[in-house]
Amino acid sequence: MKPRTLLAALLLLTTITATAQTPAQQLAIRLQRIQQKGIMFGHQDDPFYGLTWEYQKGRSDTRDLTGDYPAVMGFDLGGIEKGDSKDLDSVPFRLIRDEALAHARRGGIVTFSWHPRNPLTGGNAWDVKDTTVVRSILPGGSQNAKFQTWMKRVADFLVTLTDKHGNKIPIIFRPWHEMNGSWFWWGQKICTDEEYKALWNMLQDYLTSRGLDNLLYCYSPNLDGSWTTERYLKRYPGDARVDIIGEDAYQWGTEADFIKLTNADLTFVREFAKEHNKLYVLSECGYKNNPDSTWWTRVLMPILREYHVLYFLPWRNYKEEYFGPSRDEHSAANFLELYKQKDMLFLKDIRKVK
Ligand code: BMA
Repeated sequence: MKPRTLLAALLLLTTITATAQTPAQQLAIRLQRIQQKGIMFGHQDDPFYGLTWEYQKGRSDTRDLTGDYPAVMGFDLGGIEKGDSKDLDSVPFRLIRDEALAHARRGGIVTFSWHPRNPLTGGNAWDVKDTTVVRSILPGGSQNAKFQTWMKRVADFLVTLTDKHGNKIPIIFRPWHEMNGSWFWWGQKICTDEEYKALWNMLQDYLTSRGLDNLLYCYSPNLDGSWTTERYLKRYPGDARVDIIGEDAYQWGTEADFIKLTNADLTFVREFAKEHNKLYVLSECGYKNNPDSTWWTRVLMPILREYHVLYFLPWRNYKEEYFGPSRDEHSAANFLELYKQKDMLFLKDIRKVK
């Protein structure tokens, strides 16, 4: 082949492969590249409110402190199922949409969780009194029709997340998290393993049927401390249904406990992820109202580096309950130290990585 013909053929091939890829596949490739560079910082509800402010366009506790936005922003869909105009933490869905799109536009990564209400009792996601709830929404159950509507509302929202060319923005979607605990209605003691997997599949199959090929699915149990493969696999929906392994790990108790449990889990997750060819993340983390002004670099950073998670995402900065950085609290200087490390990635470090 003449060099020019070869070039043309190569170009054609690249175009075909590029167009054949779904937005989810493109994101997966991008994440692999970012992982070579370091560890991304993410934050829940970052652009909506912080320790001392709320709803000021463009503002972010992360940016106020570091001059840069988080690489990953997390948002929640809780409430969308009922047609609410605001999520469970009072953020208008209209704003969630705007900010998710703005973050994607500036080259950031977007992740969504969902804390839906309890479809059987009408209570919130933490209403765990009735252990028939998951069964009731599966096919044949008394609440199945209602839950079909709930899933439809989730999909109706997600399909509106398109860029100016009408392309769906890629999203890391993290439903039914912390299923190994029993505080959510899809939790360990509230439904059987089979019911849990049927729930996962029902939602995933529905979203797929709505053309949502822009979702990477993250399966994220809570800090456990004693995983075995056998136990982990009990609720794991399967390699074909999971793209990213998550781990929700907060320091609720002592530092020693947090380090011990997190090391145990991430040792397991690193191995599991390797065997199953998945990326893995600290999908939620933090130390509530951070009593320790050196926590970021002294306790968390060594763990992040040891396991090289793809990202870590402290939960929201709400007045009464904050988990992320802020210039208005005492660990600000320490977080800045973390920010300055070359391997800690914020928006500017990843926006050009395609
Ligand atoms: C929890 C708390 C709640 C919040 C929920 C969903 O960890 O922060 O206040 O409603 O997450 O964001």
